[in-house]
Amino acid sequence: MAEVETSRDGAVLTVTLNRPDVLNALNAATHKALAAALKDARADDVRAVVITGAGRGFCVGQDLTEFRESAGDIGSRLRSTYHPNIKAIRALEKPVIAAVNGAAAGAGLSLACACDLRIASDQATFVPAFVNIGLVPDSGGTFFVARLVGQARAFEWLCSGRRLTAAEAQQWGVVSEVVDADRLAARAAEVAGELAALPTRAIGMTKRLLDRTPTATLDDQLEWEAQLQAAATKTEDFREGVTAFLEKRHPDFHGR
Ligand code: T3D
Repeated sequence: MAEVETSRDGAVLTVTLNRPDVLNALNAATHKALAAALKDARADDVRAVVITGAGRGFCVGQDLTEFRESAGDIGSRLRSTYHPNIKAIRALEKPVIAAVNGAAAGAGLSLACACDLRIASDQATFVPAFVNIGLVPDSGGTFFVARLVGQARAFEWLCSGRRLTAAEAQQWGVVSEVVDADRLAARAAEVAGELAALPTRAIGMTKRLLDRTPTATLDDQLEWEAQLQAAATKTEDFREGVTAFLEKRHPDFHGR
């Protein structure tokens, strides 16, 4: 059985972590398969990506059985396996949705938070499990969580290891929507389909701009906006958007 499965529905690629017996804990093979799936996601005809988990978990981070004897060289492992996949998600110039079907813990929480938005099942839980085993958050956990919930709440949450319900995660702004467990896949597909029909190049450039905001000066941000706006005006979708507006019809964007 593949550690990661992918499926296509039109312009939407769904990536399913597939180690349900261990709530999709990450081992070396899973990192490798996820990297391959994220490479497939770069194709121009993929215009939205959904990441989810098989069974009752989303992803519970590092497979702790690999720590039984010794942790090994964690720093090197993070750099060579976790970091490339987190960076690959941010580098995708298209929307990436985490469909959080169950527990998102440790680096699995970081993975969910690295996505552009999160839709959760009412069965999902959000657990910054690192502190429970004496580790610090990694895989971008501090970076993404602080941006989502603010510094003070991030400190409280990450240092307590507190398990948030889906409803609490929504209140805190970690997830945008909570749906009944049996509706999650359909709702994620619906949202992804809607996003995939938008002008993908403009969405990708908006993602790049937003990623720069935490450290940018206003002058920098104005300049990047000007540069990417110039690039956006060269897309077919910009021409189609303006034409459709003037012709009083719905635009038909193709992501070019
Ligand atoms: O480079 C590096 O390697 C370092 C990177 C580190 C990054 C990290 O992610 S560190 C954090 C690792 N993750 C955790 O510490 C989470 C551990 N899991 C939990 O705390 C709980 O499982 C949950 C709160 C997430 C869910 O609880 P619950 O009660 O719903 O499920 P459960 O019964 O604990 O788990 C179900 C099974 O999955 C169970 O196996 P069993 O008893 O049915 O055979 C459990 O052992 C297994 N499982 C859960 N998490 C992991 C795991 N197996 C391996 N690794 C796990 N992380």
